[in-house]
Amino acid sequence: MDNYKLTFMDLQGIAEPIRLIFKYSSVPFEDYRIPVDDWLDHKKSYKWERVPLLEWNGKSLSQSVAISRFLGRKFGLIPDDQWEAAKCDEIVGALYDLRNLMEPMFYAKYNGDNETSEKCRGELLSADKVPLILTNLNDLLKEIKTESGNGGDLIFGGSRPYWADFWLAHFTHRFVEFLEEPSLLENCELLKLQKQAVYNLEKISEYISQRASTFI
Ligand SMILES: N[C@@H](CCC(=O)N[C@@H](CS)C(=O)NCC(=O)O)C(=O)O
Repeated sequence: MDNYKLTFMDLQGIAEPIRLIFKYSSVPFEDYRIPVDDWLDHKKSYKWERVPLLEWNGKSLSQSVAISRFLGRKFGLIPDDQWEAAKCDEIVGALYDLRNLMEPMFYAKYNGDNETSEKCRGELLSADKVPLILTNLNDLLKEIKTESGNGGDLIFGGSRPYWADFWLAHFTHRFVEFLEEPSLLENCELLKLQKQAVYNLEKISEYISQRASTFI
């Protein structure tokens, strides 16, 4: 049997979509969490001095997107259709842009620097930053749904989620919550429906209902 260990800080962050992929697929893994305040004692022992890190049967893999795609392929969560698989990559790429944009605010808030955090928040809420990426993601979903012609609220409709569904549902929800600005999703109906469809999946709702809340 395959053996999986996922190392991250004791946060949801960019490891959470990976945890959702494991949970949805009912594949056991060791969810190894380093307390955030202890991180500097551990940093040097990681290849890129960063986490997440996946250990699989004694081998190791870094980079959250590479890990997600690897597990997605192993657990049957990548569309067979090459165009649809590329659309998953497009969505995750846009979410990663969003994450990078928000990173200075995460650090400022974590360090208790309220002035910088508020300044970052103001910039992030300007029309060409977070609102633009969310609107573009919502439009992208519209385009995918029109192309695929499937009904249903997951990215490709139907009842079958793909790896990008976990990224999209987690981050649209978490970033908006972090920014404390629910109105950001006011005109993003498809994003809201997609998130709800993922959160309604039995394995995911079970996990979320007992998950501890974390800073990010
Ligand atoms: N591109 C990497 C980024 C990894 C990354 O930035 N991880 C952060 C946590 S979200 C980290 O380890 N920060 C600790 C540090 O930079 O010391 C990925 O997607 O895995």
